Amino acid sequence: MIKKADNIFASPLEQMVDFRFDERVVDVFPDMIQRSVPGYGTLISNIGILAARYAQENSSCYDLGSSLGAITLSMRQRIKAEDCQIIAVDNSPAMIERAEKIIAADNNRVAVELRCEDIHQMLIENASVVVMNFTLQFIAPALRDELIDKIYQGLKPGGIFILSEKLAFDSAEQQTFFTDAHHDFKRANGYSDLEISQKRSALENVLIPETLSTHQQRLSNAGFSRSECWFQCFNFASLIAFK
Ligand code: GEK
Repeated sequence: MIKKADNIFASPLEQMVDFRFDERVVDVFPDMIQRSVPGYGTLISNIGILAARYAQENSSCYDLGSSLGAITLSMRQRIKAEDCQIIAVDNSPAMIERAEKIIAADNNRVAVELRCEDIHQMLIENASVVVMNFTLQFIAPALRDELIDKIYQGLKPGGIFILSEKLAFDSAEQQTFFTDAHHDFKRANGYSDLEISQKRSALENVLIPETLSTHQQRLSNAGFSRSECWFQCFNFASLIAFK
């Protein structure tokens, strides 16, 4: 598939509206996420490797906020457990429509079910692996505890939850260092200062990052016995939590 360049925020916008996962974003999504999230490719391939280790026979692996199915495809390539299915969920119809075509063009054998559904409404059951790769940050903070509790309850013993997020920092010094480093990363990937600042404004009320300790405390409160930060690049990190 030809990758279209993301220039959504390249010209000055008269009116700034909140960021939405609509058709315009779907068109440029692979380019946008790779140029905006440091380590994205490394995360995708290694989450497939982790999923393969923990996927259990006769269980489900969930990709919550699946977008175009990058995590689903990576898990599908790696999982060897028998009778294991992948359930990919996103509430953007444009994302699911495009993901259907991408998954149909892939010929690995693990069954995949794509659902256009809100994460809050869905049931999570008989899960051995649950992945949220940069999705919790888009969920209203007041609803996050309940969602993580639901994931914990839906996991089988021995199951894992992988949570990748953009991080916030308590200390102003740390926050400035990581924000600057991230903006340098975006500039190095061809984004202009105008694009960086307009995208930042569009995401302001939509993407709400939390600190690493807030995430780890929530995971522990939900019942997870242990969580490890297995990846971090600048202010983007991934945790694995064990049931
Ligand atoms: C990847 N995991 O490529 N219910 C379902 N989906 C939701 C909800 C919700 N309540 N809120 C947001 N989404 C992907 C990247 S992108 C991250 C995930 C980013 C969906 C939303 O439609 C979007 O597709 C995804 O979560 C977040 O590894 O763009 O930074």
